[in-house]
Amino acid sequence: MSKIAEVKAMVEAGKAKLVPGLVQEALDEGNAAGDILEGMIESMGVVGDKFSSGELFVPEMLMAAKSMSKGVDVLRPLLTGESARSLGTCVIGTVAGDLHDIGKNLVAMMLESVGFTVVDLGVDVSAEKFVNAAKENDNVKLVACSGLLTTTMPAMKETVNLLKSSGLSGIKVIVGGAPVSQEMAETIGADGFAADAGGAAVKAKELVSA
Ligand code: B1M
Repeated sequence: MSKIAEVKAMVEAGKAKLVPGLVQEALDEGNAAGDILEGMIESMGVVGDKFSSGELFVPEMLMAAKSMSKGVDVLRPLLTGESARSLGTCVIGTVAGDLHDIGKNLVAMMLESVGFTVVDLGVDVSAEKFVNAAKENDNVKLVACSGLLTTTMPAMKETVNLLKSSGLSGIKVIVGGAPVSQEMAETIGADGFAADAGGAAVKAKELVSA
């Protein structure tokens, strides 16, 4: 079994203590950080499918998420690097009612790597909290909303509505997460959408440079 396959298997099995060591071993063998990350993202897909089919339950999903987060911690310095440019501040969070944060954390990491100062509000963030953070922090150019549940899509819409009606001139809003599409982003009035963390960094730069 290749080292990346071992990492994937241990993420799926929720072995949070073993994953960081295996990720390091995979790096030491010469695997690229991006490939290891891709492998762990695939594992979360497998975990989601097993949850859907009743093979796994919430505690197992939680352990898989913890394992992936520990693996990402090892990759973080390699994925982010140093950016000399400052693109301003980005306020990021997962919308109200939603506790999923792995994708949001990856997006935050990529935004930092391209030169944003990131203010991470965490999960289950109300529309009002997004707006207050956009007002209270210096030089906010972007608000980034993540959402993984179809049931919290109305909260994403409410967040974008409130941001747009709060007189925050010059602040762009980007949305994303598995149930979000370009079409939905346009419908709810967001300025941008991205399907993954790398795409979010590219789109975010484009939005604040426009
Ligand atoms: Co939950 N969960 N979960 N879960 N969970 C999903 C999302 C689900 C698809 C599983 C399934 O049924 N197959 C399903 C949602 C169904 C739906 O609404 N369509 C689901 C469900 C139902 C639930 C609960 C309701 C289960 C329950 O209690 N009965 C519950 C809800 C809790 C809540 O939020 N209120 C729940 C709970 C949990 C855990 C807490 C156990 C755990 C999360 C722990 C954590 O995040 N710290 C969990 C997990 C781990 C998952 C799965 C298995 C994995 C999610 C993940 O981290 N993926 C997930 C199944 C799946 O995704 N296939 C599932 C890896 C991550 C890198 O991908 O977050 O998609 P993702 O991020 C991507 C892109 O979406 C994008 O970039 C990232 C990749 O580069 N992206 C953005 C994300 N945000 C972006 C923002 C952007 C741009 C791009 O711009 C701002």
